[in-house]
Amino acid sequence: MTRPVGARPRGRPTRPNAGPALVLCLLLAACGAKQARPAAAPEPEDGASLASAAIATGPEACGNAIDDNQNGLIDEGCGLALGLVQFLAGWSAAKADVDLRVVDPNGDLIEVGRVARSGLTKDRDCPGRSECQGKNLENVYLAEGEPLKGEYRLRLRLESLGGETPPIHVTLGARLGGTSRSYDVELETPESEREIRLKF
Ligand SMILES: [Ca+2]
Ligand SMILES: [Ca+2]
Repeated sequence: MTRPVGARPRGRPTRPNAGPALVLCLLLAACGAKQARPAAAPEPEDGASLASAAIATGPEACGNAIDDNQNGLIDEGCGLALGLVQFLAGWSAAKADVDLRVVDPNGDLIEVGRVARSGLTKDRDCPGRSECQGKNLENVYLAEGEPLKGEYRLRLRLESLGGETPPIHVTLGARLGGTSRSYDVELETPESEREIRLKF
């Protein structure tokens, strides 16, 4: 392993000319995170070499935190709130409790039921609420104002397995700076975490 990262990007950036450069670094957090898998380097955001960015993998599928049709929107048409900034974590292990903790460039933790100064809010906390109904998605999105520039820290934490068999596979979709990407993350043991930092 040459790069200490815990997630691998999937999909391709979309609408590469629509925003500033997206700088990505992936960090292993503490607390029992297992050995990371190698990851492909992020594709350059030069806006000139992305002719294939419009290639879609299929029609938009709901609940997978992936921009399947490569239109820049993650899980659109699925009843989820969307925003110019959006971070969406999805996992299929119904009883596993995974938390998506987003800290915005102001250093504010984005919480359910409240809009932060950055305009971000969170509208789902799974699997704890009945709205999840076995489809575990946590959705952080820009509800008000313009996207705030700076670094966004996205932490995925496995609170409990809930009887599910590890590892818990989590997909994290991120829309920021006019691009959408998805990352695969595996969480092995309770309290293990991965942190992804996105800057634009
Ligand atoms: Ca889409
Ligand atoms: Ca999708």
